[in-house]
Amino acid sequence: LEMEGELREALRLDQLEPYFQPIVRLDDRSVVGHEALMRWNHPRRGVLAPGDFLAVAEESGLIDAMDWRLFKRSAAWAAGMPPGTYLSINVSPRHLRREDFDQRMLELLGRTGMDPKHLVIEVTEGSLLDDPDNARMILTRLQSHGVGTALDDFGTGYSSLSYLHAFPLRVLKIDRTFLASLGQQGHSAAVISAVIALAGALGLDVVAEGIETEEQRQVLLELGCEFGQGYLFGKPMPATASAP
Ligand code: G
Ligand code: G
Ligand code: MN
Ligand code: NA
Repeated sequence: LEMEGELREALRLDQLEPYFQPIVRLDDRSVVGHEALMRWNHPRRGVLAPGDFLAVAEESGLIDAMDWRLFKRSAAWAAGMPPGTYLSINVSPRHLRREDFDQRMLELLGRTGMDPKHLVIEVTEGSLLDDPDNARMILTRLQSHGVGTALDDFGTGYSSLSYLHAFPLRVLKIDRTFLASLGQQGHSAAVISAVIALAGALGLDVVAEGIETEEQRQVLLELGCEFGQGYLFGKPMPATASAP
């Protein structure tokens, strides 16, 4: 309850800030996009990541307003993005249950001057399956304006393959837990190969998350993974330290 009050203050005092992490081509490391990640500049505890406050934000419903605040700041930053690059944002499952999410998002893009073709929305399997009909409707309408959808944390949820083609997805993001055991003995390489083959069959781009070592980059390239993200290429950084 105390944190809920503090989160209300955070909104009022504008303490939420997007950090941006580059998404790159694995072959030449060129930047193709950035993921916006929420940070809370807490007055006493310093810079907090979602793990410290997301649960309370979701339970209290404050995540709604917090997300919109972050979308606005992220879109303003991305308004001058070079062609061919994109901004990827994370959305609470709540938004995919609302009928007017697409309309609100397009209005926000219009106000900030960001081209919808430069936006990708990251959703999780769970949030798609919450209210699949509504999620399909709003994501399809957004797609008609050029907004893409990425399936985040792929492999950590139900991973029922049957629903993948039922949503207008553009990107599959392989969860970083799969990379942890890459390079060691294990089944990660086989699983990642299978995911890449599946994505290829469905016409989706693949982004591997959590790449920390050159060895991981090499293995992923050999497995046919085109894109990646992780500390090897860049940590999430404030806007002042990262060009779009
Ligand atoms: O930033 P961090 O590196 O700790 O992110 C952890 C998780 O928090 C992300 O995987 C994502 O699911 C979630 N997250 C990050 N930023 C946002 C945001 O702006 N809105 C929402 N709803 N979730 C976010
Ligand atoms: O849940 P989502 O995948 O959207 O959030 C990405 C999370 O992963 C963020 O919390 C971000 O700070 C973190 N992250 C990004 N790159 C790396 C990495 O190379 N290693 C680790 N351990 N975490 C990372
Ligand atoms: Mn994400
Ligand atoms: Na993820």
